[in-house]
Amino acid sequence: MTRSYEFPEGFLWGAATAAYQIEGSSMADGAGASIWDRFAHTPGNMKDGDTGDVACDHYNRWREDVALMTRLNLQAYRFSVSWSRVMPEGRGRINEAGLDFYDRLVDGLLEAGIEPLCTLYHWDLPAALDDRGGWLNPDIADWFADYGQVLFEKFKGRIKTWGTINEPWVIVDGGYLHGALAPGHRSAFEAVIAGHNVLRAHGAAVRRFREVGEGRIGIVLNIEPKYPASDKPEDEAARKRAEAQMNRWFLDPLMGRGYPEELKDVYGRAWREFPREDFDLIATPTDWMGLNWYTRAVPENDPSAWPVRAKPVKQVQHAHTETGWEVYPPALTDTLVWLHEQTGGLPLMITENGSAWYDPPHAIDGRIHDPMRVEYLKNHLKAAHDAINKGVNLTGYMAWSLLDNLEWSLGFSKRFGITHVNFQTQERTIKDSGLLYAEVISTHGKVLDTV
Ligand code: GBH
Repeated sequence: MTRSYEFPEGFLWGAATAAYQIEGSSMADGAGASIWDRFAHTPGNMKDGDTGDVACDHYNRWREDVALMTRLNLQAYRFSVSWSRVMPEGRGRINEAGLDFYDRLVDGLLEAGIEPLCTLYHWDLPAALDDRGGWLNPDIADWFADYGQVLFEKFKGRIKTWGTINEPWVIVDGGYLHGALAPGHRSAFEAVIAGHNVLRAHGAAVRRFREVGEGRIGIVLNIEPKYPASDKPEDEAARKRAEAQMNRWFLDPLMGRGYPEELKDVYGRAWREFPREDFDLIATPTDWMGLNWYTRAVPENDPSAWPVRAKPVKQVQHAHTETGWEVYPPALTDTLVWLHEQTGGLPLMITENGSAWYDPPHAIDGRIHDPMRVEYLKNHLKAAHDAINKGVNLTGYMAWSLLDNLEWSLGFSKRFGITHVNFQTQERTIKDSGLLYAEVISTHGKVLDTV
């Protein structure tokens, strides 16, 4: 019997981006610098010295990009707002010219019949706030809620679905623990505090949204499930530490369960206890949750791996993408089922899923063939559909990414787009994966029965 991959009525299909990765012109029209402007302009931080100064020039080409979305049949577009465009000092004064950019974009999307999904924070903290300690300063919860309010009020009735923070774990692990991302700190003490303040800021923004906003709000988490490397007790303990440090660090307190016990073991002296009332703030109920999903990991015990004391075992029997991440679609189904249970059936959306591969450098006869990304896309969509069959309340899928873009400190060397970008000419070419995706959307997934 052939399997039907038709998705439920109302399932939302879209693609995602983030401000610093695509916009360029980050200092235009009165904007303030973000920590990514600073980080990218510090020698040694970025592969090949790349920066987001121009990126996809989306700041100037947004109209063309909305037309591209129409060609891809997108029903939704997930983007993030650059905080320091809107508030150059991060607090206080509003830069109307910066806000106008998003005003034009949102109107352009609505005219094209594309639903805007807005992420408040995708890693580009105003540099002026970093000067005040950034995520280490407890006042950031109020700064973030105030910033959120500006957007909630400005876009009331136009943006209905909001995400507070993109991937708390990456912000903290990359920015404060290992230093590979802005602001590039390396400290377990700082990571513990920054993580807590990210969660408090989320809670404060949700509360503010209930006062002044309209629509649905939630957070976006990266979850990467941890599978057993062996049945040795030390490997199982390592797996649990990795699971706690990456997945449950943020999920558990959001769900009102406080921090996982294992974090005390992971962070040792750097761990600390926080006031009870913080946990009420953090666990303020939300309307939905976003899942960014790329891969799984199979961790084994490794006392030398700081601070988690676990290292992933490479699964050589499976393909790996250009970023070295294992391709293992069944783990997406497992994650969705797990998250459905963990959140008590909260509406979930896949807010990112995608893969980096070496693509042909130029279009030939107007086409970019990306067979590996086509394979990844279709198998992960099928895995998502499997989760729906298992009762998961999955409401949409946003492909990462609409465009090839600045892959943070890896620069332009890794391409995740369903659309190719020639960074010399800024020409966009829909890849084969994008063409398949357009057909998935127009057939509600039914084309997956045949590919
Ligand atoms: C997302 O984060 C970001 O939201 C987005 O901006 C970014 O462009 C996109 O993904 C692609 O990177 O090395 O095997 O241990 C990605 C979250 C967390 C996914 C770390 C991969 C490492 C796997 N990532 N994880 S491994």
